[in-house]
Amino acid sequence: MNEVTTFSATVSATARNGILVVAIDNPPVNATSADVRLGLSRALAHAEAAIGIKGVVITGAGKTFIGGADIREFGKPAIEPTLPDVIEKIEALSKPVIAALNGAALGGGLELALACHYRIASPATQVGLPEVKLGIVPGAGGTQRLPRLIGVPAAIELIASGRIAKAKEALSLGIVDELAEGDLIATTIKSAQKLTDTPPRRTGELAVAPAGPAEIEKASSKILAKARGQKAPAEAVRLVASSHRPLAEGLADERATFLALRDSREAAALRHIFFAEREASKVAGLENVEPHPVTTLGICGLGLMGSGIAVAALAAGYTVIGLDQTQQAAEKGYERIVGLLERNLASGRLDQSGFDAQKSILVVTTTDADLAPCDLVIEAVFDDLTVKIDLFRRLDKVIRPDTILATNTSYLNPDEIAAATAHPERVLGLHFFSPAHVMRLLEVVRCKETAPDVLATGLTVAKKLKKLPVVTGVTEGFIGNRIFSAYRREAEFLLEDGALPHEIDAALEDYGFPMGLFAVYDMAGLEIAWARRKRQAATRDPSQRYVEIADRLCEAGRLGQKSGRGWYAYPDGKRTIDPEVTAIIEAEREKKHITPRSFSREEIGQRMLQAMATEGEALLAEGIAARPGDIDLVMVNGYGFPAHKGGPMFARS
Ligand code: T1G
Repeated sequence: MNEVTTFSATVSATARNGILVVAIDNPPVNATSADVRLGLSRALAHAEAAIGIKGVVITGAGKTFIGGADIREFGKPAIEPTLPDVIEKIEALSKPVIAALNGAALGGGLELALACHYRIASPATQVGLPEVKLGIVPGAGGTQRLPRLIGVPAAIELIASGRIAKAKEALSLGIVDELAEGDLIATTIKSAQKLTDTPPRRTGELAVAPAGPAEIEKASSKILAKARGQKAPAEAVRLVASSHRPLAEGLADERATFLALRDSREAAALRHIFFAEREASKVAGLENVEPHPVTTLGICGLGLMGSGIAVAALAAGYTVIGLDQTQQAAEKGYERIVGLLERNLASGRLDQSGFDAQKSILVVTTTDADLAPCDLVIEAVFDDLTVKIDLFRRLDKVIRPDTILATNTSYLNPDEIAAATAHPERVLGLHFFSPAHVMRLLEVVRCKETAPDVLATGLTVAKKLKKLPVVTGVTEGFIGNRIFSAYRREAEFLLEDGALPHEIDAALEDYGFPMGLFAVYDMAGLEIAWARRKRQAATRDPSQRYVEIADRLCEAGRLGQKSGRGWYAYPDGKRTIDPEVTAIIEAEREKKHITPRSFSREEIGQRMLQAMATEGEALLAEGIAARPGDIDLVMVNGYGFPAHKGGPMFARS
């Protein structure tokens, strides 16, 4: 058995046939913490000095090579050696250093691998420099070494987008030199031994072919357009595009840019979102609760939402039994689901075997009893209380007592639905966002009676569906729609007080929303909200300010883009300010004797943000939302709130 040398709490090594195999073991993702950097530094010094050592292999323990620099260290005083120090030692070593990528090599992890003299990857490896998703640029050589290996255009595309590349693409791009189908370490040791007779190939010494403006534009324009309002992607493009400079100059510029961005509000906001996503599924009291095993999902209602849920479920490997009311509806649902699978096949998201496998685990029926094998049934039928209660009562007769019933309702009270079933404790809400096979956000509604194991199962299924689960209590509209209603109300108050729809929309787009509220409203259609307002009219609190402008628009048949007119006019489909709407707004102001005033974009933005945050505070006080980060996740992932602003609760803090 080879003797293990310990260099730090997280870094140890064994010498095997003259090769020092250094392993980083820093759960959960082998982040390059101070202890990791210290251990690597010591291991490199040892390898340099040891006569019997001819080469070095660096690898990670577990399923990750290195998940990146330790984000939790950001904002704390730097501890020597820094990651660039360690990376410089790797590249300068007189003996070959080979990276054995046993899993994800991201951020600083890939930067460390790029400084190695050779890179071998297991098939499961993923590589990427996702720093821009944290509002920063790579800070340990990524913008300078990656283009030296794969060229400026390809490096710009990967770094400015922050996307992840799988092993095969990494090989074809030239990021890794070899894929190891069998034993990664044994293969790497063999390669290391072959490399001991040749001078190390130092990435930093490779030349970079400067890319012309047209190439840079082609590689970056779409990405920068999408990253509107964010600084990091543009800085990443600048650094990669100028990587033909001497390495030391480029590294200095990169490090200074990284440090400046790391301490920015934008980066703090994106780190907040990163950690909030991981906190959201940690629900107090569920730590030791076992979720139910779930393999078969029933989906009732195979319309737009139900078929989207079915596609997400099939992609996660669940067997799906779809139920609809009539043979025709069931067949239409089946065709809609298969059509979406075919789109995935055509786009390359699915290969033929994947398509066939997913299609083979899908059945549809009109017979309730066919849902008997289901472990969990999700209803996505017409959003009417009687319809849903009737369905759950029918299902009570055919499913097992432990089968979970989930309602996808957006606005109805799931407690009322649960109360009508035989086992309310096994009912919860799973509020998907449309299109359900695309949108990550999933509000997991904890009803009054929902049992802990049922909630734990809902969270586990949500994660398996690759959703971002956020637990909410029962309130009208749960977290997202309650906040949406609050800032829609604020926007309508602003209309009465003197602003116009396009001014409010411009303020929201200025802030970073992809679309203004009234433009979104017109796209979604005004009639559903109108119907809800009419239902609520009898019980509306007369002391509460109520704006009738939207009612006037609906009464005039202005139901949104589909009807050709809404908050805007749509001559030849183009959204246009409509003087008729302005006149309707002015008439409503006169009725209430309001003297209109103008509002700056900044003021509009602040009032809208304040309305969201105030409603968020109420949700926390009522125990509907467990933490501010949950609210931020819902607004960023379901309502277009710009992630680089961190969500309404972060932005107001
Ligand atoms: N630093 C600190 N903690 C991290 C971390 C990191 N880089 N990555 C993950 N964690 C924590 C996470 O908060 C969670 O904690 C646990 O690990 C499991 O994470 C110089 C400066 C690697 C693909 O952006 O993409 O390098 O909740 O649930 O699903 O240029 O984590 O258990 O307490 O996500 O298996 C760049 C971020 C950093 C990659 C694993 N790297 N991480 O996914 O686990 S900046 C990234 C991920 C940088 C350099 C710059 C994923 C993963 P807890 P998880 P997973």
